[in-house]
Amino acid sequence: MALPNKPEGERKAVRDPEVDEREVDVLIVGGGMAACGAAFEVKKWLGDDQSVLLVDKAAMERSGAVAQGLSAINTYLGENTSDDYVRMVRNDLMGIVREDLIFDLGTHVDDSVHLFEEWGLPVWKKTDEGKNMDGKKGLKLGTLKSGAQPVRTGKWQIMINGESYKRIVAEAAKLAIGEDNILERVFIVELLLDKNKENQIAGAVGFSVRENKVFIIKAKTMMVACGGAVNIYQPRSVGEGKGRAWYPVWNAGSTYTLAMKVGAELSMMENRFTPARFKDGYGPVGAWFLLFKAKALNGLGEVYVTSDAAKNELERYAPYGTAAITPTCLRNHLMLFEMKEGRGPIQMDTVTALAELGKSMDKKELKHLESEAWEDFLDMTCGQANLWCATNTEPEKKNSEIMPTEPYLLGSHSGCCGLWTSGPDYDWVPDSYKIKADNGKVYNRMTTVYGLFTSGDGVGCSGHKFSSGSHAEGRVAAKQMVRYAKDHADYKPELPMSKEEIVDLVYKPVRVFLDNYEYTTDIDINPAYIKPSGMALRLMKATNEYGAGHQTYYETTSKMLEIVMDQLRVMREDCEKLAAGDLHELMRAWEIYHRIWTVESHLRHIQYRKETRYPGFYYQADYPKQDDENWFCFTNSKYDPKTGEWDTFKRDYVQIIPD
Ligand code: SFD
Ligand code: AMP
Repeated sequence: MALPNKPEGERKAVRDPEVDEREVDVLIVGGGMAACGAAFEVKKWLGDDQSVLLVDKAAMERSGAVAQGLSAINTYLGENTSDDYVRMVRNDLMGIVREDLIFDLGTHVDDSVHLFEEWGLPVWKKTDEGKNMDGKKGLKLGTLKSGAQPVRTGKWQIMINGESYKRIVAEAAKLAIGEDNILERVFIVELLLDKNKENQIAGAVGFSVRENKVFIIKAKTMMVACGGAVNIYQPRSVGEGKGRAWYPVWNAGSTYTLAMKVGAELSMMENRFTPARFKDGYGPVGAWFLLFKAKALNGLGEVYVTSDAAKNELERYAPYGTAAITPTCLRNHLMLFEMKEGRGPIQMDTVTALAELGKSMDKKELKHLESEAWEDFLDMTCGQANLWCATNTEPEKKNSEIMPTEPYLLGSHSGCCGLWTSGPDYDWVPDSYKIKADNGKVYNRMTTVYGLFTSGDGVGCSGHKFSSGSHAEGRVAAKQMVRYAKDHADYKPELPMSKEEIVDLVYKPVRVFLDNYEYTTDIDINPAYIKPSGMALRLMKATNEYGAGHQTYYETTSKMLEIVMDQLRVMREDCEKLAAGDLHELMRAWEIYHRIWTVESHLRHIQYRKETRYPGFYYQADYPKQDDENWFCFTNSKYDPKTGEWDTFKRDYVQIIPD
């Protein structure tokens, strides 16, 4: 259960925290969409003698990417086939994806959407006359499961009234798993391998951000689903707007760092998502492009995407560029191309779009359309609606600028970085996509570390899962974890560190602070330590300048990568001197540590892949082309926790679904 907020302000950290030791069969780290899916599913399969625990750094009701709600569910197959879903994802991600994982997800995702509706999420419905009905009117038309038609924006997306989406999903998860099996406001810092069994997960350690307490949790099997990585690059927002980003600022790459540090193999970490968003407010563009049919204009007022120049650019990236739906990175590439050619800025033509839609509407319907335009943001990015108010922007009268944002790392939205996981154990899945555990069995979504699973943003090579797919994938992983725990009933995890060593590790930033803070008058400035906020600025400056951030139009070179990798190495060293005076700052210290490791793996992968696979997301200026001959393969890497060495290597891509 979440502990109450802190009436007296941030709770000071003490040198010697309490220690709470637990042991469970199944541990779920994270409380977002994937973890809620796992929590909902897990008890159905768990034996009476088996236990489970879910640990979230925040309060599940509003934690993770869906905290503010969403106005669309971007993956609902409905009348579409899983084969087509694979084709769509493959094209959007420039060819290199795990088709087994995507197909498998496609067969499960709708069931999660049906559950959301059953739990009370209002899904917009289409009437027989083709009218859109949202809220209560939509509910009256019946459920998707009973055959009612959703309001499709694109082929895969459906509209929802989703301000309370996360609350609804979390409530179901909590009811299913039971409040007693949940720890909220507990941040996981490190995972631990077993003392006796090679490459076997054994536990997780963390601390409460509400009380001075360290948690040591042993588990037979575990899922790490802590979302993607945000604020690893300097955001475009500055000053009073700082802290605003598109993806959730509180997801700090923990998924990737926690898993990579115990030796789990990563895949396609070079992939990133640099989304086009409404400038400064970060409002998503999907509903505007797909539902309202708005067009993007260049600074000259031209619809640039259909110009000859754009066509030429897209042809350079055939067959993806010339496909019916232009991949997300190439849509960005076209925007950047216009801006670099001196035809910026780019505007979303909201005025024409609403006027066109309004032509066939009466006054009341027109008013409703305008409120839908606002609700799109109020439901998921309310800061954008605030910005419209603050800048006197009425979308029916004034267009808004859109802009590629800073880069994010994620595996569930329009990106595909993450962990290399096992596919399902079907005969059509190639052996190279199956990871065998110590007993020779294949467990769907298990990483290369025995007993360690992931889902949602954590699973690499299979983007476009979004909120619904992440939930469904969490459910798949939960079932497999229980199977794993049952198959390993005799396994008794033993940690390689003593209780004291673990406390020393987790509370190190607190002790660095307490040992040194009296030396200076300003507690933020001290020759003996660095505060996490200072380290965050240092990280963002380095990645933005050298690691293909927005500062250089997302371009980097081999030499720039060398420089930033060296800076990151020094930053990792300096993390030894991170200092935290209160529990919130302790979390910030560990978050920045996770961010550094994550972005380092991202840049290591970019450095290894000597081509530009995702123009519009990033460019390697000295390898500007797509090089299918040498690089039509997965790029994987593995950190060896024993030696501290990295290995980066290729893995073969296997096409399963024909073109
Ligand atoms: O408009 C630790 N997403 C969209 N999905 C859709 O279906 N439709 C949309 O409309 C989407 N859009 C969108 C989306 C996200 C955001 C932020 C916006 C707009 C503004 C994407 C989905 O939200 C996303 O795909 C899923 O949420 C991913 O699920 P998951 O489970 O992989 O991540 P999470 O939900 O963020 O949860 C992470 C959890 O981990 C916790 N956590 N816990 C313990 N220890 C640590 N060290 C931890 N670190 C993190 C978090 O608290 C959280 O519970 S649109 O742009 O297209
Ligand atoms: P976004 O709001 O950009 O996150 O997009 C939401 C959904 O709409 C995702 O499934 C995107 O792939 C899709 N989408 C966004 N913009 C476009 C576009 N211009 N053309 C096709 N699909 C889009």
